[in-house]
Amino acid sequence: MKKNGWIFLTAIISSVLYACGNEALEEDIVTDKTNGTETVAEMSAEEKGSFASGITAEEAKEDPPAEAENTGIEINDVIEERCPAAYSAKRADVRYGEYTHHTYDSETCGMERGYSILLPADYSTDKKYPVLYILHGIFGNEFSFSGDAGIRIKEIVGNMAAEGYIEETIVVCPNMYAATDPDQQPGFDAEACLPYDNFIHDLVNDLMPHIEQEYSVLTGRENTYLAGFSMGGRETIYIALKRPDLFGYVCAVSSAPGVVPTSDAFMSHPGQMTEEEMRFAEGAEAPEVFILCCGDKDSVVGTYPKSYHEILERNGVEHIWYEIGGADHDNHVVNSGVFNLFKQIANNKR
Ligand code: FER
Repeated sequence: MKKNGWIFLTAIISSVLYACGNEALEEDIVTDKTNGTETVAEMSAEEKGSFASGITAEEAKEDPPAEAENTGIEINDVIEERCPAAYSAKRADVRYGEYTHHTYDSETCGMERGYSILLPADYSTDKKYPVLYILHGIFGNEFSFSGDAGIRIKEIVGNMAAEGYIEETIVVCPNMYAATDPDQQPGFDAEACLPYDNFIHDLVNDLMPHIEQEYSVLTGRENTYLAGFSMGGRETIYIALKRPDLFGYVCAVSSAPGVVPTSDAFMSHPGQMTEEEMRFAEGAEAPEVFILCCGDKDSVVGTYPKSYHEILERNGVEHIWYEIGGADHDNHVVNSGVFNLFKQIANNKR
């Protein structure tokens, strides 16, 4: 197991032990040989970031060589397992937006909450822009994607818009931990995960109205996209199934367990719905594009994403499923999901 995998396991074990307050559990769980005493609270920001936005793939942090310029892609419905370097690279001839941080009043949570937003470089209130809401993984917050050099959302959106494949798009990175108690912390037990499941209310009732009021955005499902990684992928599936009226283009990357009841090595999940319920309500209009993907070497969520695909298939829910060969629970899968979501959007809106 890679270092990140060990750290992840340690975090889980520590939080389980902490939550249970039961030392007897210790002997039933394999502990990290290198640092068995590290707790979630002691984990560095970088370590937590591995769960929040993916294990940092060192090569993803590097800008591909300058000659990795666009040679043009064909816009069609074909999935590309990896985001082409020409789209994840910063190009000299493209102006990119910058992330800024702001707050909104959340009635759902009873507090002021933060979000990061990426506005196009030449953002103007004379235009209106579609919006992508993108949800981080466990232990994450609104800085998880914006603060990770291996995450190439800014470059992918900027490059694809510069090529004219997609409209310039606003990207919103919320804090998905919608706790009502400011002292509550994420962890690996059912109660600590409840605030993630509460995010749907914060998003729909507080954050989206705020974004629509504060920024020059196009509204409606055609112009509102949803994506998420891991814990954010799980909530993306849940929100997409519950509110297909709001999100027309959806991508759930490396989705964590817990949409349906299950127990994995880390915790027991009561489930947000039954397998039978994993479908759109009768008569609801399904998203134009609903993608599920995962690395085929994922050391954290394993084959849970594939099992979601299989349930959706059994339930007759139209979606795209693909695996990223050789990829772990890492930055590559996030970049791949974002690239393919926008490629599908480009193809659909052509
Ligand atoms: C779990 C396994 C993985 C789980 C969450 C995750 C809440 C999330 C991982 C991530 O967001 O990176 O059992 O339960």
